[in-house]
Amino acid sequence: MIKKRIDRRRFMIRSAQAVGLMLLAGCDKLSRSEWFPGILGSAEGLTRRVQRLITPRKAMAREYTEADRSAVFPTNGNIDPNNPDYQVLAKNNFADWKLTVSGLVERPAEFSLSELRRLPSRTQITRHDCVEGWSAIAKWKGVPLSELLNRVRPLPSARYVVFHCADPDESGQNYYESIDFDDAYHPQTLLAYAINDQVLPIAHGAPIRLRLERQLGYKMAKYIMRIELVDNLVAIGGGNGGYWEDQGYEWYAGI
Ligand SMILES: Nc1nc2c(c(=O)[nH]1)N[C@H]1C(S)=C(S)[C@@H](COP(=O)(O)O)O[C@H]1N2
Ligand SMILES: [Mo]
Repeated sequence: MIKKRIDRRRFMIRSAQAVGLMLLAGCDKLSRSEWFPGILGSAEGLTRRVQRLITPRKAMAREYTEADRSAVFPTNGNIDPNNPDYQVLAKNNFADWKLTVSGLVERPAEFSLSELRRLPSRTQITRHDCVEGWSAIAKWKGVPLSELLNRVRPLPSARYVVFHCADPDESGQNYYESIDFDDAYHPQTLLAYAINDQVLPIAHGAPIRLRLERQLGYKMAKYIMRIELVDNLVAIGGGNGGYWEDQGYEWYAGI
């Protein structure tokens, strides 16, 4: 009797190990299982620690000159959100759009586009690197995220800044992204409302999109509707901190 139970137990452990191997091999169907974040998380922690050794997180991304700007800056991912509420706001040039900043903050707040434009701004010419293999240099202008955070005052328990976007995929899941406080307060982290001295077009993420110059393109959320401060990422989307992260991409996409 006892022997039988032990055999069954061994069998279950072996099956569990086999599933583990499938996950490491990148089995798509299982990628949203609760096991996956753990495995991904440990490898990712390593990447992040190595990255910190090579380039300190507070280091500035390289900035370029006007002459270095790319003749064409590609658009990628969603380029026109399939969202009726967004379409209404866009028709009116986002005059009625308001950015909500809430969650673990002392003073939740709303900012209109004109209010954001009146806050201190930063302009930077930087290179965007997409994981799909293209890069482009452009001049970006926006309000440093730190300016906003200083106004809403994060609570001591807040650890991540989450960006909720207007664009859904075919299954209805909206794009979202998250960053930690090292990146949130980095001087080059902007909520950008202009590219190459023009009002940010819809294809590039109007009315505002994140610029996060030390990481890959997919981190730089376009069509931001709401910013939420949280102490962990488990309850948001698929729980891995971003739309592409929920499909297996790394949360820390340092370059
Ligand atoms: N909301 C939202 N943000 C997004 C995406 C998207 O599909 N939706 N695509 C990401 C990817 S993969 C890249 S490379 C950049 C592309 O920005 P661009 O269209 O201005 O070139 O936006 C990122 N932010
Ligand atoms: Mo990308």
